[in-house]
Amino acid sequence: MSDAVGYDTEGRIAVLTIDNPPVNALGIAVREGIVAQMDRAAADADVDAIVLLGAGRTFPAGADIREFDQPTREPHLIAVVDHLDTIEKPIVAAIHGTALGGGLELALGCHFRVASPTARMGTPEVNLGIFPGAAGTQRLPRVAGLDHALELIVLGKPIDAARAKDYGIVDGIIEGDLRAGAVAFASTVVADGTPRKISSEPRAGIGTPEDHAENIEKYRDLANRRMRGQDSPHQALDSVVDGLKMPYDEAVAADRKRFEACKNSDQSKALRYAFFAERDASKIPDIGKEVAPRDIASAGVIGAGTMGRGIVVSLADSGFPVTVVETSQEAIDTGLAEIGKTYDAMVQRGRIDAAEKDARMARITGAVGFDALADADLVIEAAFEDLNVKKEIFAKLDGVAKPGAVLATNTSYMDIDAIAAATSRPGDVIGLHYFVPANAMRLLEVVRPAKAAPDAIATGMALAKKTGKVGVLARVCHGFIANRSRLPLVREATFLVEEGASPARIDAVLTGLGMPMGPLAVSDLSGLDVSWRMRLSLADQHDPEVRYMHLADRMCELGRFGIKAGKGWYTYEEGSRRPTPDPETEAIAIEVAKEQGTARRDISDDEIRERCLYAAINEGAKILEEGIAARASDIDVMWLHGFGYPRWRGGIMYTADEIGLAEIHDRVCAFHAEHGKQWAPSALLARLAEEGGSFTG
Ligand code: 3H9
Repeated sequence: MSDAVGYDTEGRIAVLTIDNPPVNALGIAVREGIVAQMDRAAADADVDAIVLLGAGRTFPAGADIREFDQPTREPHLIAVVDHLDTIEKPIVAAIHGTALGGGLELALGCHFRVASPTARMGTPEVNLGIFPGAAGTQRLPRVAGLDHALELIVLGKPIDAARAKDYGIVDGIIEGDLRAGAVAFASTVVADGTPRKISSEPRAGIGTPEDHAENIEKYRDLANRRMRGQDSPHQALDSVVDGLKMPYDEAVAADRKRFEACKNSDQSKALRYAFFAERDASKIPDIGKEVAPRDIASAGVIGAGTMGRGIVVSLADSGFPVTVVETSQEAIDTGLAEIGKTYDAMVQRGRIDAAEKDARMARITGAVGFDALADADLVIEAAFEDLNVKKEIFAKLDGVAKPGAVLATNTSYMDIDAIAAATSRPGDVIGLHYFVPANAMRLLEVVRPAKAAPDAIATGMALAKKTGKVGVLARVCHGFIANRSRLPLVREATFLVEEGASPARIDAVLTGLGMPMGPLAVSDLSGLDVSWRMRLSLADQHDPEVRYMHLADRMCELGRFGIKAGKGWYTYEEGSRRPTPDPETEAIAIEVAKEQGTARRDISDDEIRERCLYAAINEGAKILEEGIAARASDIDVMWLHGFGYPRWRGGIMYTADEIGLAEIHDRVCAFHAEHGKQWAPSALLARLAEEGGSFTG
């Protein structure tokens, strides 16, 4: 018998312990083990009831996702869950950690559920392009009611134990020792003769789609709005609706077919890729787990501008005391007032209460001058993007910061090796590139200068995790991974405007791929002057053989900085963020095209898509071949969390593999011949195209 599920007894209660580290995923050995041990307990005359729990950190966190790429092996999880209905002795699931997906479905198959106060549970399958495929779509509505079931199943967000109790998903919360509490609960069930609660009942169903029309409509709408372009929330909803049209057994049989189709879909494969890509991103190839991050008890932030404030909020939200320094008391007062407004908005939206706002504000101290940073374990500089300013700041910081403090710069593109060289301790200097707004955006690009100590880098990655962000490592180059790989997309978008495509058309092609906003609307939002200033500061390094973004410069020269100026690639009504196409932009594009000798022509949607996307992919390949990114999937994780690239497309490098690298390489070569040096094909792309290889495989 498999040892993935242990068996022992406490008095007349059998305790079955699932032991399959790290997350007790329900692989084949566990499924076989559960059936075998349940049958053993059912047959054991000395056992009156059964407790099912997970060893280690959690109740099962779901089916084993790695098995999805292999042929299904019986018993299927549905069969395991259904089997529990036939066990005549009460079964109590004892939940701690995270009971997710198949884990929660297994618990639903048990006749009672108890949980630790810190347990979380849910059905996040839609995030993997599937839906709860072990009868969760049938049992959860029977246990929690249709509204709550749809909330969990369609939106995929886990809930805590207290909410699960409110929803009727758990019968009791156990403070203290869970195993002992669950055994006591099972003994009481036996003593009281409480009938088993079978969650597949009533077998005939719980009403018709018409009875639940309002809820169905509500979640259909939420799925469309929150997970645009993604099929799985709709499959999940359809599966629940099947259960309103058919009796349990028929609905479950229909689910089996639907599940296989979902699992084999391109979207599910891409979403599963994204799941593992995120986990891989946290692993640093040459810095093993034995390198401990440095302790961070308190932090400092230099600069209370937009970026600095976002970083302060992110740190305070995660419990760190933060000192923010500025050059004047006035700047501090303004900064703290703005931070207060950010928290007020959170209170208004019901995300935190007033007491929590006060607690977070109390963690933040404002000060003038660097002396206040002397005790900080981590200092993040978020000053103006000027290399000399940053070098000066770091030289000054070097004289103040305590030994062993990690000194980080939030620059989004600068040479951090040069910044580190301005200190006497380059081993302590790293890059922490946040995205705007820093408190909300999940991506944190951790940049590793040549001399950074391994534990300083480990500290940056640990900080990402502690502050709820996805940390991805990059080496130093202009723009690192994220901005460097995105710049060519923006560049091509502006060239396309010069060549005759309208901003609205270009943006529509890219939103058509599933991106939330087009690149030109994003430029208007973040301000065209940001990259203009960067181009101006680097003018002396410009290679004259590389096509220059004259049109983007002209827009700025004309004061078209984007939303803040009321006009950029689009125009904006006072106080509105809604882009309206502007004929003036076309007139400017025609003028610049004439000056540059650029032919204006009809441009197809295919060309827009290929120019924008393939430019980014080609740059991504260069980033990979230069070792700036450790893996192609790291580039993808940045696009998912930094730029809203649709998760169900995996990322730009995954998309490239799906299209085929030979095809991409051919087009890149054609664009190179037509548009010049900026399209020089990556050597890695050329090699992989030749070999029939892939970036992510
Ligand atoms: C499902 O259940 C389908 C059913 O409805 C129907 C079936 C018929 N499988 O994230 P971490 C690995 S679909 C395999 O770093 P944390 C993970 O790759 C599933 N492996 O830890 C990593 O491995 P490594 C529905 C899994 O503490 C290690 O465990 N369930 C699985 O930050 C640690 O993971 C979900 O979607 C898995 N299911 O977070 C839940 N889960 O060390 C998915 C994890 O080699 N999992 N691994 O890199 C999670 O959300 C998080 O992992 C969890 C822990 C919150 C559990």
